[in-house]
Amino acid sequence: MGYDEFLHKINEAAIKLNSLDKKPIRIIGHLDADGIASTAILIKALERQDYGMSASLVMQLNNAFLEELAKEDYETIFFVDIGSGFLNQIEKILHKKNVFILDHHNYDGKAKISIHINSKDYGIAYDDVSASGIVYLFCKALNRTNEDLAHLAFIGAIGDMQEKNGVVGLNRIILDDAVRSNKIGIENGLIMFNEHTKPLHKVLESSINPFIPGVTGSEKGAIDFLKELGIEMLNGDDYRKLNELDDEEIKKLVTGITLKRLGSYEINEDIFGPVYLLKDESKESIIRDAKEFTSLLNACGRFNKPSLGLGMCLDSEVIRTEALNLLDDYRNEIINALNWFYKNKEVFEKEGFVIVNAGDNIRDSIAGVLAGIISKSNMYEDGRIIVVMARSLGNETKISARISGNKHDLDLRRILQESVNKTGDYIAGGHKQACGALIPSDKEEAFIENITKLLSKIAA
Ligand SMILES: [Mn+2]
Repeated sequence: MGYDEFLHKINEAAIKLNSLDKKPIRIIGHLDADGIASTAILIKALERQDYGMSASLVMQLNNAFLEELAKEDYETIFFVDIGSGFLNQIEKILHKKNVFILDHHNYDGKAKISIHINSKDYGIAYDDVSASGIVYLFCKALNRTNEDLAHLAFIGAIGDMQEKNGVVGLNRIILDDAVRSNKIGIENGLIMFNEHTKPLHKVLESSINPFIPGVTGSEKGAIDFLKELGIEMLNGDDYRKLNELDDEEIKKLVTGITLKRLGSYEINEDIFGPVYLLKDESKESIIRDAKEFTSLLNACGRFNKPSLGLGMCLDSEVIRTEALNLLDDYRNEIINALNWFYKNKEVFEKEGFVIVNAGDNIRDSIAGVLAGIISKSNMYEDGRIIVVMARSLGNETKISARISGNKHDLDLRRILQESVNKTGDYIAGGHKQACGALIPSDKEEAFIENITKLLSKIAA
């Protein structure tokens, strides 16, 4: 692996920035957890060096947006967690600017004039580093004091699901930095649930991963479930919490969940494992678990409220209540989407793949989340392909595709690209195992026909 070369390139980029006149900087970040964390790290680091700046977070780039940027006074523009896929257009339209692109998405082409740092160019694996990790390493090269931002890079990596199979590579170095800076503490705990402070039945009711049929989304279902298992809900007048259960009760609970999910593939993940706690959050805070903080950033992305997510990363107190409410809404929306899917899933299941055409039943911004949760849920065998389609307001349909389990040798993005090409002149973007596309809603049927043909061939 080309770590040395990669870090060398990052160093060069830092030197390049320092060599430029200290003028205000424009930042464009991807509108998701990794992109928000990337942007927050860069803002904080540039503030420390007394730069002025302005940041925008966007779902995707287009020529019109780049042309607006070209007209602005900013001489230096950073693209973080976005940009590689739009390299040619960026270089054409923004040729008069100093452009820095820090990204980890797949792309074609070659950078000619911009500073383009993409981990893919160095044979660095997907799980190894996220865009926020690259931005963090860049900021660390600018100034060692930025090591106290490592936890934000780790939060971004969780957003791209890079900690799922253990923290490895550059992410491990970043996590070590976060622990050394006293921003993250690692404890061994029940990794199934992220909430340690809510009453037990409430934790089950709001459990998304694992999704528990009949329990997730239903308070009565959760209470009945505990009764069935013979687990006391109360201790005197107080509701019991997850961390008050003894080993015997935890075993009962885990077995009960496995049985509820019968017909689904067995839970084979470890019950206990590392829990990453944000040390600046109080013990009562529901976002003390780094995974919940990441969910909050996801919520801000999906509901198009990036400033709330940035504010949370930058420790703003004034937006905190609003941001936490957003997290609540987001969780409820996911729970509703999961329950809707579970009730109707037989309709969508095919040999080797699942195509969920959700129409207006789920919000388009939840399509990727739903596909992600299903693919990580053990509901299906390893390698099963999950495609979720949902309508947006403008007569467009968002498509998100994932692969179940850990079989990552298939290039799903190419399959999706081929399917949308057969449907019309549309673009698929993202990663090999997590990708998406946008098509007009009247092309849904044609797209389903095209991708079904391709996926059936693979399944056969
Ligand atoms: Mn990313």
